[in-house]
Order: sequence, then C-alpha cells, then structure tokens
Amino acid sequence: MRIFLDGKLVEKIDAKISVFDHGFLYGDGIFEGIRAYNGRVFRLKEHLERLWSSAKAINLEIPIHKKEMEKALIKTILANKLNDAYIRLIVTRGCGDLGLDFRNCTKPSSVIIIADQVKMYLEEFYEKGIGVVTVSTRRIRQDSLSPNIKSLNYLNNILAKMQAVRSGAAEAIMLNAEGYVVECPGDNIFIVKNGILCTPAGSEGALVGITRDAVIELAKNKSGVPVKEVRLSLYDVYTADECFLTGTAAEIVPVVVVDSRIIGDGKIGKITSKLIKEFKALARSSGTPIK
Ligand code: PXG
Repeated sequence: MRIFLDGKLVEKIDAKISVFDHGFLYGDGIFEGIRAYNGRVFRLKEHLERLWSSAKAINLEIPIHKKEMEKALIKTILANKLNDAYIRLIVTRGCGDLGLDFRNCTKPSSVIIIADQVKMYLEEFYEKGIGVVTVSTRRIRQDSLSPNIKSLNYLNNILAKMQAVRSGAAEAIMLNAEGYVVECPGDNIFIVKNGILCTPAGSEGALVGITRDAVIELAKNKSGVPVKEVRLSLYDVYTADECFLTGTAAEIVPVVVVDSRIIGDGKIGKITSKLIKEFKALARSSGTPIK
C-alpha cells in the first residue's frame, strides 16, 4: 500500500511522522473520512470544504491548495489501484516541542492521505440490523468544541463506543449535555415515525454529516418522504417505527434494538430499505471520477 505523505507517495512501512508532531502529542489536527465507489470519489467537494472549514476553525493553515489536495487524493487512490476505497485525509499542526504552544510548530503541517479497502461493519449488520445502547459518555458541549470540527481528538467518541461494545451492543447513542439524542461516535442517527424522517438538528450538537445530507436529499427529492431536523428524545427513538445510522464509513446501517426496546417490528424498515437502495445507486453513479 502506498501513502501520500507531505508531497510524496511512500510505502506503508515508510509512512512515519515525528513523535513531536502536535497531531500525535495533542490531537492537534483535523481529518476527513471519504469513500470512493465504482471509480468515483463520493462528495469530494463537500469533504474538502469541510476539511478547510475544520482547518479555519482551529487556525491551521493547510500547506497545499484544495485543487492540489484533490489531485494528491486521486493520485493516491490510483497508486493503490483501487476502484472502491476508504480514504483518510489527515492534516496535523506539524512538529513542535513538548509544550502546548502552537508557535513552536514551525514546520508546516503534515498532510497524509491513506487509501485502503476497509470493511467497517460485519455484513450481517446490514442484513439484520444492529442493537445499540445509550452510553454515559456525553457528546462534548458545542460551546467547548464545535462538533463540526473533525479534529484528531476522538477520545470522547472512542470511550462511548467502548462502553457500547463492552456491554454487547454494536454502537453507542450519545446524548448532549441536556440529555437529548445527538449521534453515535462516528455516525448520525435517524428515526422514522408515521412516515416522517427525523434526525437531530445540527444545533443539538451533532456533526452535520455528508452521508446525512445525502440521505435527507434522497428522502425529500426521490422518495417523497418528509424530513424534519428536530430535538430528539430517547422516548422518540424507543417509540420510532424505524431507526438507522449514517456515516461515510458505515454508509446506512439499520437499527432494530435500542436499549433493549425493539424498534418497530424488529426488522429493517420499509423507508430504511428504500433509502439504502437509493444511496447505493447514488454513490455508484455520482462523484468525482478517479481517472
Ligand atoms: N458523526 C461523527 C461524530 C463523525 O465523526 C459522522 C457523524 C458521519 O459523517 P459523514 O460526513 O461521514 O457522513 C462522523 C464521521 C469510523 C469513523 O471509523 C467514522 C467517522 C469518523 C471517524 C471514524 O467509523 N465518521
């Protein structure tokens, strides 16, 4: 596997960054998880825009232009001969010293692109749906750190996932400080109630996901399903007809059990199935061509 590191394609074994990089020392950096389907990079423009917005929000200067980043990303996918890929774009603050002071990071940020073929969830998750639980780790308050900054510090999300997995569930539902449903550690959450698709509004503290946006567009424009971005309580989730998660890595995963409550009839819902089909078709037929 070949990795793009600061302007060069290197072998996996040579893809190393310094232990003095503040991305490693403090999680001081940003990332994007992107997918390519059928030789096309899905929503590349949106991912690059979000990366640049994350950079702006943390005062990080990305050392290359968007167009160069796009070229480097495509070059990396091509170098690995991939048609379908999961791509990780990472930009760190760069090398500094052991102090927090960002001014000591005199070397420009590191840009790393990894393209690989990754299966994030078991196939049976998509066939049967998953069971999720609410966890005690709350989503970081948005007045402390905006959920829209995809920073390299995911400890809070990892602790949430760990609690879920250790209690035998596939995923975690995270609540905000007020106790309302926000999202999962790496996915947005949706429910269907009486034919209406609902998801927590961005103002609840969720990352406004790119897959979330695609699903909302499909529901409104293709399926004729009304969509509401709302405040969602656990009661709303427990009593929903359908539930599913969305994310670049996960795509669309049906949820059939939440905190031991069976959702709907315990099977993948009709609207969920329709959206999964439509999302697959959209992902395979749209996006930036790799060649
Ligand atoms: N919420 C959070 C907190 C995320 O990190 C999503 C929602 C979904 O957004 P997109 O734009 O991808 O539809 C994300 C992004 C993983 C993994 O390995 C997933 C993400 C980030 C890091 C790792 O599953 N998802």
